Amino acid sequence: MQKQRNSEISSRQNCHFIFGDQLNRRLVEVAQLDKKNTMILMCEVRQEATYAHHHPKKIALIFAAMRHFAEELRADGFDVEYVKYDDSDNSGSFDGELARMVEKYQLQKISLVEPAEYRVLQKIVSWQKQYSIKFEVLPDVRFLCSQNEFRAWAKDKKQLRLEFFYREMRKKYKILLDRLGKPIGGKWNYDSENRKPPQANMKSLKRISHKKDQITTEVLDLVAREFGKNFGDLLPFHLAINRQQALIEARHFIENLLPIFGDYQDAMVAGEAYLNHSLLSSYINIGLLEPLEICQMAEKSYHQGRAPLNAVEGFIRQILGWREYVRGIYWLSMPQYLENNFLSAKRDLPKLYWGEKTAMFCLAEVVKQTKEHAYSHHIQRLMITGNFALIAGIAPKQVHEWYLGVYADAFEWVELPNTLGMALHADAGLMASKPYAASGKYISRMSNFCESCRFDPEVVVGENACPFNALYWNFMNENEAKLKTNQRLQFVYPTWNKMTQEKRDLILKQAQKNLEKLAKNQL
Ligand code: FAD
Ligand code: DLZ
Ligand code: SF4
Repeated sequence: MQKQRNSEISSRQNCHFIFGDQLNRRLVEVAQLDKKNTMILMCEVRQEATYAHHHPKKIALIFAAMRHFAEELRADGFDVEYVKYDDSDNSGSFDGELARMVEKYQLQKISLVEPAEYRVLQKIVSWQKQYSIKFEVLPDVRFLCSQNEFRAWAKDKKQLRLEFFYREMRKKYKILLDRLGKPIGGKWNYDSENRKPPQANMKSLKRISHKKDQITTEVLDLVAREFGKNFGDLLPFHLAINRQQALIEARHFIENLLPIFGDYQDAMVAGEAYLNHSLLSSYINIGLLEPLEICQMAEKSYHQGRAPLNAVEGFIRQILGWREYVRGIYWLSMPQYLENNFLSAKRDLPKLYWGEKTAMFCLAEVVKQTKEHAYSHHIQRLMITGNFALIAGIAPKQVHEWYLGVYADAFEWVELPNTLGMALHADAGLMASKPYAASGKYISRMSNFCESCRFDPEVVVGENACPFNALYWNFMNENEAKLKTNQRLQFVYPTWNKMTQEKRDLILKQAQKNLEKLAKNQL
C-alpha cells in the first residue's frame, strides 16, 4: 500500500487545478491531461466560502457537486487530490492549497481553465509571478462567445445593446433560423408575447427532489455545522448535485414547463417561487449543464411541435443572449465596473433584505422565497428587490453583496452586471438602455402580492399609500438631470411636470417619510 502511494506521489509532476464552478468534463478533455503524471487539485476553502455571505444551500450545492465530480474523475482513472473543508491541513485558500501542493510534490507544471471571475484571475496572475513553474491557462469553452470575440463586437459601438448581440449569436450557432438564415417566424424577438399577468390560482408543477447519497448527506452536515448561521435555509435540500441529476432537471423543464414558459415569464405569485422557470442557472453556472446543449434541447422541442415559438425563443434568448452578453460586459469593464455608481446612490441596505419584518408584502415574500430556496425568478430579482433598491437609492455595492450571497446561482461575472447594470442603472446604461424603475401599479398588474398587502398600490400619498409609488416619483425627480434625456423615459418627465406643484410636494414629502422609516427599518 505504502509502495503504491509513493509511486502515485512521485508521478505527481503536473497539477491541473479545477475550481468549484468548472465541474465539466469537456473542460477536462480540453486540457488533454497526461493521466500518469498529472494530479487534479480540487479544494473546499474558507476564503471562497466566506468572500460573500453565501446562502447555506449554495455552499452545499457547490461542495456536494465538487465531491461528486471528483469521484467521477477518479472512476475514470484520474488522480484527484481533493481537499475537504475540514481536513486538518487545509490552509483555507486557493493560494495556500496551491503552495502546499507545489511544495509537497515539487510540481513542474500547473494547468487550469481561465476562471470565471476577475478576483480569481488576479490570483492566477500573481501565481505566475510567484512560481517559476510552467503555467498553462486554457480557454473556458463552455461559453458561447469568447472574451475576445465580445471585445471585437463591442469595439467602436456607441451603445451596446443585447438585441443586436443576440442576433449575431443566433446566426453564429444557427439557432431558430430558416434555410435562408432568417429568424424562424419572421421575428428575432417575441418578448411582447411573454408578459401576461398571472392567472387566478396559478400554481407551479411539483419540482424534482433528488435522493441524497452519503456524500451529499456528509456535506449537508458539514454546512449545517460551519455555516448554519448564514442567512438562508439549508433544508429541505432538493438540488441536483451531478450532471446526471442536472440533466433530469433539464429534461423535466423542456418536456413539461417550456411549453408554458413564455406567456407567464414575468408573472409573480405568492407562495410560488418557481412558476414555469427552468431553475437551471446554478447547474449551467457550475458546469453540470452546457448552455448550448440546453438551447439545442429547447430548439428541438419547437421543431417537434412540443413548445411554441414565443416560449422557445424567449428561453433561448436568456441563455444565448443575456447570459453571454452579461459575461462580455463583465470582462470588458472589470475591475472599474465594481465602482460604478452613476446615480450616486448611498443609502444603506435595509435589514428587510436579510429577513427583518416589513409591511411591504412583495418584498417580504421575495425575501422569504430567497431565504427558503436560494432562488427567486428573474422578474422578482429585477422588479421587486432590484427595483426597490433602485428607487430607494441604496448603495450599489451593498446591493451587489446581497445578490452575490443569497442566490445559489450567484457568481460575480453574471450577478454584477445584472445588479449594477440592469437593476440599478449604476453603469449609466452600458448594460441596459433604461432604469427598470416601477411603481406599485406594475407590481399589482404582474403579481398577486398586493392582494395580501396592507398598502394600496393605487394610492400615492397617505397612510395606505404603497411606498413604491412616492419613491418612484422621488427617484425620477432626484435624478432628472441624469435621466431626462433617456428616450425610453420620454413619457415620465412630461407626466411629472404636468402635476401641480402642490401635488408634487406632497409626493416628495411622502417619499421622505418612507425613506426615514426605511432608515429605521420600520417600513
Ligand atoms: P429561467 O428564467 O428559466 O431562464 C433560463 C436561463 O437563462 C437561466 O437559467 C440563466 O442561465 C439564463 N438567464 C436568464 N436571465 C439571465 C440574465 N439576466 N443574465 C444571465 N443569464 C440569464 N443569474 C445568474 O445566473 N446568477 C446571478 O447571480 C444572477 N443575479 C441576478 C441579479 C439580478 C439583480 C437580476 C435582475 C438577475 C440576475 N440573474 C442572475 C439573472 C436571472 O435572474 C437568473 O439567471 C434566473 O432568474 C435564474 O433562474 P432560472 O434558471 O429559473 O431562469
Ligand atoms: C462559491 C464557492 C464556494 C462557496 N466554495 C468554493 C470552494 O471551496 N472551492 C472552490 O473551488 N470553489 C468554490 N466556490 C466557487 C468559486 O468561488 C468559484 O469557483 C471561483 O469564483 C472561480 O470563478
Ligand atoms: Fe408591494 Fe406596494 Fe403591492 Fe404592497 S401594495 S405588495 S408594497 S407593490
